[in-house]
Amino acid sequence: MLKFEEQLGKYQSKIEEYLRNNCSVHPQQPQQTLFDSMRYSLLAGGKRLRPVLVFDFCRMCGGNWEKAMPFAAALEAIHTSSLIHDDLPCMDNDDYRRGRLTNHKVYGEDVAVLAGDALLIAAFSYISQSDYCADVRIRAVEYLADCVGELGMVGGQMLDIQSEQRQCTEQEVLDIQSRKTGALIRAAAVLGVLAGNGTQEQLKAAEDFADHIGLAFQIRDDMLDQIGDAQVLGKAVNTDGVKNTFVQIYGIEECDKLVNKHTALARQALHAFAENGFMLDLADYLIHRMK
Ligand code: GRG
Repeated sequence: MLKFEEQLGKYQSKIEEYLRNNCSVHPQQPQQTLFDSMRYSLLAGGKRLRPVLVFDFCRMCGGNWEKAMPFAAALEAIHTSSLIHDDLPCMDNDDYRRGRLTNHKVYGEDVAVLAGDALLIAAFSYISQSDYCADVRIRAVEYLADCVGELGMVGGQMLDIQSEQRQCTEQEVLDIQSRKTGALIRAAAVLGVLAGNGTQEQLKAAEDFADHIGLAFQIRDDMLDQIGDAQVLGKAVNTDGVKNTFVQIYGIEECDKLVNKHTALARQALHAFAENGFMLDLADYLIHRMK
């Protein structure tokens, strides 16, 4: 096994290559502006955390992680679609994302909405057309749809919108996080286990890991909005002013402790996997991330 940074770099470059060569490439079709808009955001970099989770959970279960490429691409396509929609003037109204102008700033709101729609749909097409047996594909589609839909990420965004004008309780903020950010991270880990033909116990452990790492990730995200550097983050900072965030509830110092606590709990869940070195390191790496 390669050193952590090398393995991370390998996962990231493989998904970059796959997305570039396979997603929304239709040279003979007349909707070129739509494809350009989709690829503009999809190929804008980003940490590729969700694909990395798919790959390494698959590998830890003894599967061939490169075969899981369509699952990883699906996760990144949905994540990107949510970022495009999240940045729209009717949502967060942001000008920068991943170090470049947001999608609607370049292509206009009409095209940006369609690019987000098409990326979301494409994700399910990647899974449906992958090389796995029908049972695995259906289970993956079902799990992912639940995590993304009205009770998952979209439902979490709805709760976030509904709570904008009032102070939420701690429990409400936790619930919003677990749907809005956590659910897609959970889907990434679980689809990795499905791709690797893992056991029921491994599936449960992947959910457990993802719930804790997702929470640590969102708390760190809220912290970075306060203490981060816009240049490094590739997006504006101090934008959470009117929102209910973990920093508002706990303050920076307590947030720091919580990130450490939930990372430790996430690492514990990895006992269900024999070759868990990379994932243990990834959890630690995320604690200190600056972007
Ligand atoms: C179109 C599927 C769809 C959803 C619409 C707008 C919306 C509903 C949901 C918003 C979900 C959202 C943007 C949650 C925030 C998640 C989050 C912490 C994003 C940052 O993820 P990183 O740091 O970003 O992994 P990079 O750029 O590195 O990929």
